[in-house]
Amino acid sequence: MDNVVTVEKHPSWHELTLNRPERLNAFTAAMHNGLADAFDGIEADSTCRAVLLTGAGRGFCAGQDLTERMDRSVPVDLGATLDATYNRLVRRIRSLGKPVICAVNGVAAGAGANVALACDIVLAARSARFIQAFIKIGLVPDAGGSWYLPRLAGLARAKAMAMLGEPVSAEEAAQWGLIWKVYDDEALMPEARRMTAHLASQPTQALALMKRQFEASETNTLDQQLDLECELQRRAGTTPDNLEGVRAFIEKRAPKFTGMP
Ligand code: LHQ
Repeated sequence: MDNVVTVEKHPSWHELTLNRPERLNAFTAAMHNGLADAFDGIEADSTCRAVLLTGAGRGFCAGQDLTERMDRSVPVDLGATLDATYNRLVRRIRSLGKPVICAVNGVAAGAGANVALACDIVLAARSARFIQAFIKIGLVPDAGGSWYLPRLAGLARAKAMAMLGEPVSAEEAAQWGLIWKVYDDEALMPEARRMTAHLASQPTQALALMKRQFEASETNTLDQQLDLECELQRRAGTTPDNLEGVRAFIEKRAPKFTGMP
């Protein structure tokens, strides 16, 4: 059960790998603990400016490990489980002041699919599939799926995905706007690492403020969002990276962003 989440630390970004390939990286309590520790490390490390999340082996994540849920001799409260595990993870990804890239290397089912969709930029291997598998076991979408799916893909597709539980190919997922891009299987990880390293070299504070903007836009009116843009642009405009970006443009050289105040 050791190393069910591995953390590879690059100089400016961390790569997290869900690592139970024999179970298609299905989530266990140990895996949630491993992810919580990894995110603690990421938050505490000011040199870490981006995160890449992926899975080991042929799958990304098959959702909750169903063998952990077999004992019904004591009453189960799945709401409490969600609150303590998936909801915490999704909130951490969404509120982290650094971009989180997800490389969906294979099948992503149930909460595994929805954790992927919680990330800021989602890439997938051509062979990957996204499955809202919940209905097959009498459950409803969780880990934010009932929120992302209608917003990303529209209500018609969201409802059909959830109610039918059919696999959606990576190509379809990209066409529907669920994810950013699809790569040939062997190209996925090199592209995902290149993109993560690129984002780690960018103005981190502006990226963090962007995450806040887009999160707020889900419920804001246009007027509220225009006000928020004033507030956040005011803050972005005081960062050293803003000054460096403008200077580099005028001096016709590549900018060197530090990411920190
Ligand atoms: C698995 C799993 C798995 C254990 C494959 N567990 N072993 C949140 C809160 C609390 C409780 C409830 O749920 C939730 C949220 C959820 O995520 S609910 C949804 C849970 N996930 C699923 O229902 C998906 C179940 N898995 C599948 O439908 C298939 O495995 C998929 C479509 C993902 C992949 O199919 P295949 O490519 O054909 O692979 P496979 O089925 O042969 O799986 C490979 C192995 O992994 C196999 O073990 P074995 O010993 O036979 O080789 C599976 O039993 C095991 N595995 N998913 N979730």
